[in-house]
Amino acid sequence: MAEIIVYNLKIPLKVPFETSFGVQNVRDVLLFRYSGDLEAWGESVTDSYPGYSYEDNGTALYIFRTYLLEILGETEDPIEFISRARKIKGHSMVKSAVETMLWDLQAKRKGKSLKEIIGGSKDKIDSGISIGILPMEKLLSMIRNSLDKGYKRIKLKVKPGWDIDVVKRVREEFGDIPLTVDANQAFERNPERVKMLDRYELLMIEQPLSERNFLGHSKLQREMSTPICLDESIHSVDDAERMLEMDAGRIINLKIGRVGGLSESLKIIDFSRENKIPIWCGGMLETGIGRALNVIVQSRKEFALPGDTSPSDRYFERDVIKRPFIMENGTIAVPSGNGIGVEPDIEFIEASSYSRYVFKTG
Ligand code: OSB
Ligand code: MG
Repeated sequence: MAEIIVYNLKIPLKVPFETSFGVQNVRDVLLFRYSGDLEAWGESVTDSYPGYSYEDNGTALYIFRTYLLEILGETEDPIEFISRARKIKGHSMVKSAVETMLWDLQAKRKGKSLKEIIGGSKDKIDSGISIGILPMEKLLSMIRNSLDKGYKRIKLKVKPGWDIDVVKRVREEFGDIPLTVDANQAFERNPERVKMLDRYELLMIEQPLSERNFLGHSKLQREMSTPICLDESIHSVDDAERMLEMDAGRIINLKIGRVGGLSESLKIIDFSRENKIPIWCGGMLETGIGRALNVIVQSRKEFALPGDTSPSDRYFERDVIKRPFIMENGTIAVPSGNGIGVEPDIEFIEASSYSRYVFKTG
């Protein structure tokens, strides 16, 4: 018998994060804590508003208490849990949060790091930064600052009207830097504008069209040489197969929450290696708990491109873990302690929570 404590807390973002689907000033964080013979944690990458996907913190909590808690009472094995949770449609992010907590728990029971369990080989990973839409002067100074700090790749958010001129200006100012853009599906009605970005030698263009529009991405990819990278479209290894078969994209952005957890992520990683599809790890402005999982997955050798994983202080004045993630020479060290290898600052989490729910398993 164990207690599951779910925390809801708001942490201000240092810089507003604006995408084609909205602007965010605060992260509304949802954390899952297993408290029993051992302590284990998982973070749901949902937020308070369903702008990136249909899931939000409210649906996550509802699905957890209504369906997942019962499964958790039957098994604490992450693979068994996620396979039983398949009968519940969708809701990948909350499933992933609970699965993460169980991976952390299981690894700690074995006295192993999660990195070891998933066959990670790298000790540090390359860090990139995803910069939101900002007034031009602020954007340019943030890019300059990021390059000075050593980030290995810059990603800019774009939307119709904030696209070609921005990329042109950034190329004029900074030349041949490793640069990508992310549209978060905003060009569904203006695909011709996406083609106009082809001449700027971007490393990739992320998710220009709507999440279900594999055919549209495939048509667009045929007319462009810049690789399309799919983010929102990829919910499972089947979607990765569809992407490859249709040539709807040539690079995968993996987000563990979006695909329903680490088990499905490992299938996608294997698939991308077998088919020579470049894969990198996206981000959802996670706190140190979700960030730990992102860093750990990137210790796998298949991750050859810098991801959207930046150090804690790029996002928050104070992270929810005792030793926040730091960047040195554009890299972040992979946690090697037991489980996810980070120590949540429970006092800070308790003090910052505006809601707290306690459930019992078993
Ligand atoms: O599309 O990659 C995205 C953040 C929230 C929702 C969607 C996305 C993002 C990011 C930020 O780009 C990545 C990060 O720094 O965590
Ligand atoms: Mg994206």
